[in-house]
Amino acid sequence: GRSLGPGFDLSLYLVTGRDLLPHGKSYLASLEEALRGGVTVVQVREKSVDTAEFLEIARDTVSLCAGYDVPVIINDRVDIALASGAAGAHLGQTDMPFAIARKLLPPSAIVGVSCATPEQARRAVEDGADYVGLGAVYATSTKDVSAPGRVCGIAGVRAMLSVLEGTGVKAVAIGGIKSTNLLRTLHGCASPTGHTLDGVAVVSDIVASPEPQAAARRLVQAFRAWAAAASRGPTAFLVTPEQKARYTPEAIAAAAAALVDTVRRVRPLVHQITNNVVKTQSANVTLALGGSPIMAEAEAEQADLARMPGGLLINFGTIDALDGMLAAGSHANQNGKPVVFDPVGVGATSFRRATAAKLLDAWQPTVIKGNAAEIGELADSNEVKAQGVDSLGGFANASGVVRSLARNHRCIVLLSGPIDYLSDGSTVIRMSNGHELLGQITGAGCVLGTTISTFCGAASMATSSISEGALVQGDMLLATAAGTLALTIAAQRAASREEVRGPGTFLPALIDELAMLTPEIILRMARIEVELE
Ligand code: 3NM
Ligand code: MG
Repeated sequence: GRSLGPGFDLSLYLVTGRDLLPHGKSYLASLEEALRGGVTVVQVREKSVDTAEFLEIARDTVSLCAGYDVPVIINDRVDIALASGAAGAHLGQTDMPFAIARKLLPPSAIVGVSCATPEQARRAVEDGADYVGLGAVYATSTKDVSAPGRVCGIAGVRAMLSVLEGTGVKAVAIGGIKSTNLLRTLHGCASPTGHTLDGVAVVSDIVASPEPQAAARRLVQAFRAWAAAASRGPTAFLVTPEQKARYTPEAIAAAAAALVDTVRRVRPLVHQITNNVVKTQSANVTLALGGSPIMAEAEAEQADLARMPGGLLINFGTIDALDGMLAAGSHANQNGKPVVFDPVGVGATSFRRATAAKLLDAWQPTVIKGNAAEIGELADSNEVKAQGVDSLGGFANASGVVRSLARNHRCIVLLSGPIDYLSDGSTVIRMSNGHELLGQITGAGCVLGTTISTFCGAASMATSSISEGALVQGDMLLATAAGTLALTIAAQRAASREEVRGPGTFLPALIDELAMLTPEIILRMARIEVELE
């Protein structure tokens, strides 16, 4: 491909939509406000005007944008692009074939292509597209994207970014992107090796706004903050080399120990949408650690709850509150709250598999935790099957599985078992505390989700170094290690109590030990090994 000129910045790509203008706002007034707000490229998209009117709109747009040094791209109509002196054309999958458009346009013209599948992205690369529009990433009412497969989701954008990696073809995502979901979209839309978007394309969030300047400003500022942060750290998690140097067994134990006090000091609200079997014990575990539990599931209350700092756990052991789960995670993302996802029994039914995919498309988890069966189901299944399952129900290469799942989902992954494997996609931490009695009570895995969300919530509230552009503040790898160690070490201590004779006496003893946990106990008992990549 060719390389785009220095003036071609895709950060905030405005696609026009005159039918969405608020009452009393003219097309050019709205456009000029958007340009003042920081739009970096404008596509003129007209679906129902005569050629003469389209040309007039295109010319007016080109002359207004010239004053802001913003290039103009014409949707679909190569003739209008030529006649208006626009910088290029954008082609949909059913528009003029790429090669013909390229031939008709001057050599310097920018030609972009809409793609919804990896195959279409591969084709656009072969054709020599300058950039691609990937989507629809979310459902939108601005354009009819109701055909099956037309909304490709975050997962679809990821697959297309993998195709684009190393090609030099730039990419924007489009479809339902708003300032409210921007950071989640940017964080989630990346290939496993971290190839990310060059910008976002937006219609309604700017055009339908009575204040397009403020709307554009919000989007472009958030994009730039994210881009700056992403360029500093090698992974989605914005882990700097200095942070990585801290991941020694001693340092992890020390951080986990300190977080035991942090939880009691900041008293995080630990919002849990969890299954009917474990609600009471999960709330008691939260209280024992010093957190404040709330088990609220109604969709209508999620926006309010997300404004209170703390952590969110979504455990779908029983899926009664799907709308609440969808809303809770989205609002948590918007408010920078960590989201712990426990996909209980995800492989058991096709409904659970589909629900997990739907939830992971709607919001970005901070941590995914599961046992070998659950993590195996979410991980690339061929890889997992090829690696086989050993007699303990684990994986031949558990480190590789958690690392690659973390990369694919851009989050922290914890695989629980006799040894707990934890990864941010780069470092793998192995922890070998715990007791077999944990396997003899119901909901031990579920309360692990609770302790992790309690520690993640506290760590995000207590962090002193704010990382602009990050979806969640604080080191969630360390917080997840802390939540895991808290439960597994308390379990060891509970099991060794004289009065504990089996699972029945173990559960209350476990809650007591969580309440009596101290930093010193963590430091003394934590069994940690680290595999740096
Ligand atoms: N193209 P909004 S989605 C123009 O998927 C367009 O190719 C799409 O509008 C595609 O930002 C879309 O209001 C509409 O959701 C985007
Ligand atoms: Mg088209």
